[in-house]
Amino acid sequence: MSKKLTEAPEQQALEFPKDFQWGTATAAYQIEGAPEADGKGASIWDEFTHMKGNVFHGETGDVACDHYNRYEEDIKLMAKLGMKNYRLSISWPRILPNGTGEVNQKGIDFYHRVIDCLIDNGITPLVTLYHWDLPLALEKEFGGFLSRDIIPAFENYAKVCFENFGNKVKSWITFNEPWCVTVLGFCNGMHAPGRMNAPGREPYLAAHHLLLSHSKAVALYRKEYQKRQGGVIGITLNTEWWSPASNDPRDVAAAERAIAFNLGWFADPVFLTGDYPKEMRDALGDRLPSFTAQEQEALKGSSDFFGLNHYSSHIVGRMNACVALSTLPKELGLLFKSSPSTKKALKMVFGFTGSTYFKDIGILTYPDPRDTEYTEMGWAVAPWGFGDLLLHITQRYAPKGGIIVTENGCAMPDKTKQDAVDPNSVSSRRRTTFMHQYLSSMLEAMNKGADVRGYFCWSFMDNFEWAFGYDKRFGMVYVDYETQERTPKPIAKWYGELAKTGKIPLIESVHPAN
Ligand code: PNW
Repeated sequence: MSKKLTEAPEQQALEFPKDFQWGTATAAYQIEGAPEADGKGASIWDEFTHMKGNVFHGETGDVACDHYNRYEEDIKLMAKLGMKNYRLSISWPRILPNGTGEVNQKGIDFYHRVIDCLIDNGITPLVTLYHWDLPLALEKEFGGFLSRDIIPAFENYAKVCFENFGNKVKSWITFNEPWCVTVLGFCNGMHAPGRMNAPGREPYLAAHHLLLSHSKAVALYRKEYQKRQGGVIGITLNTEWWSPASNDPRDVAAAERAIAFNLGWFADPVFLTGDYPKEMRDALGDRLPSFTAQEQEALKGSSDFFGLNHYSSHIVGRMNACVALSTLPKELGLLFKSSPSTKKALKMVFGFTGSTYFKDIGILTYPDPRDTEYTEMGWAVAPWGFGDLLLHITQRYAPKGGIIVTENGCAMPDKTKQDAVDPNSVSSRRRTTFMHQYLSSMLEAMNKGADVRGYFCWSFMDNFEWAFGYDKRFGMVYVDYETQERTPKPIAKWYGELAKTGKIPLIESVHPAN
């Protein structure tokens, strides 16, 4: 890094570097549908969504955006909108219906068609191997991420992917959001496999095996494929940002604990020390598994770039007597008002007397006086936190391939197609304002030295938003789920302009004053 992070640069760049990667992102289960087509095996999400009480309105990804059949139309639209990069994920059970064992050629063929279509349309693919749809067979056989058996299974799946697609795919992500996989899957049960059995133990165990799976797959890629195929491989971590409520050392420590338990949990092993943060070891003792010296060596530096998913920020402080409330981010209450999974989450948190991941952090989150807006997810619009986080990652981890923002975006109230596509609707305006503010914060941080090399907006099109079903719309393209018609929202034009010029367009460019 040439610049010092804290010093103001002599001249503020108003545009992004020429080679900056702009793109959009999706994930297999959220868009593909066709859960049984051409020999696909079931995933834990196929089972989870079909169990009562797990998803808002009982919705499932059975049809989703029908992308399995409409990928060509979608990719052509992407190209037309000026998108040059696209982050997609591969469904593990499409390729290995039982998780291991026989390869399903028809599944391989499908991803070849998608990847070829992208390349033919001038779009570079960035491929995530694991975006949450674990083959159900592995969950049943050995408990998925709770067992060390996941490590060779994931390594084998990764090998099949490198072998088949590595001549075309030059950027790989092993895992999307280990935090969501482990905390939502094994602490509050909001995501598949929906476990709340030992919320103060299982999340740490699942995370441990996930990290080891990641490091094995990366070692394999580096040893057998990287030179010959000429690509890069990394991991994507999600984290919000936490700013202390005051200068009181107890509040500062609370913010540090929040960052350690959310970001450091995965980032320290992969990008810094090969081991978990001290804050976690101090709080958890034996409940936090240990790496051998050899495992630490393999983990350290096991990502060629820092994939970051970021949506929101908080003000935090030390825990007071009212312990229970602090175990849930305040937004969650708003957020889940009527969804079955909220009730589940609340019950787990308030009714459980043992240890849980959330209790382990021991912090209180406060409303931020600067927050004037919340998205449809109930997440605070807090662009200041994005910049601070990008600077923190650059300073603490100095990832050699820089940071690639692999997700950022917002769900806005597109109640009707009219709301979504009308440039003057509240929803449209708020979405453009969100993007304008977050990208301005990113550019400002880059001017202070944050090493950001790419940005992928979540999401290319509206899709199945996990426990929220189709209720939340993050897309740049509106999807009418009755007809499967796609219609670009005003943000698509705004973002296409940014991708073309490298300059943040004025909000008015797509929202004329009246
Ligand atoms: C990410 N949280 O999920 C996922 O990678 C996407 O598949 C998803 O659609 C997108 O963000 C929007 O939600 C998250 O509770 C889920 O902090 C939950 C959280 C963060 C990210």
